[in-house]
Amino acid sequence: MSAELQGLPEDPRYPIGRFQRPQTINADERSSAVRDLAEMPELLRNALEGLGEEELSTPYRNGGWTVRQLVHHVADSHMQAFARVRLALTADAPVIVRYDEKAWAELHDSLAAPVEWSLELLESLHARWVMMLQALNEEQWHRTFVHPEHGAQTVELATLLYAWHARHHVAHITHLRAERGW
Ligand code: NI
Repeated sequence: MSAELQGLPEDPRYPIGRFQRPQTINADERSSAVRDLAEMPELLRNALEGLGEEELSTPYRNGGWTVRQLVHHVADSHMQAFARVRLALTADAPVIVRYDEKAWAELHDSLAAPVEWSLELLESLHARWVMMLQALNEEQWHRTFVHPEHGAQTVELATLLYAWHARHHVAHITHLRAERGW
């Protein structure tokens, strides 16, 4: 049976679809994204509930990262995002540094550290990130950092992107669990 007939997404890499870059962003969309960021650590913790070493060492798809690597990747990625937004808020269109997320996910701690460490990190990080975002004024939402490859990105666009990114990776784990019956 095709994945589509089973009601599964066609591309296992994108269980909630790819990020759709909006033309304009309104205050409701920003609030909704901030809410997603606020809720994400708990959703991630729930998605990991009861998984043992073997499950955490299972790739979420053929050739993909293990569940453990996914969790540490989210922490890596969101630490970068938090720093990029802080740079945008405090410097004049700063050029940010790219990082090789695949290479980071192969460093020893990404392969071996307990997921709990990144869960706790994300709980603290998202608490500060959300507190920072909730206090922004209109001018601050439109401040930018410059990605060497993708160009200028506003704080509001980055917020929507990482809200999507949070849901995207939680869905990898919940879909894997549904597929495996865990
Ligand atoms: Ni990612």
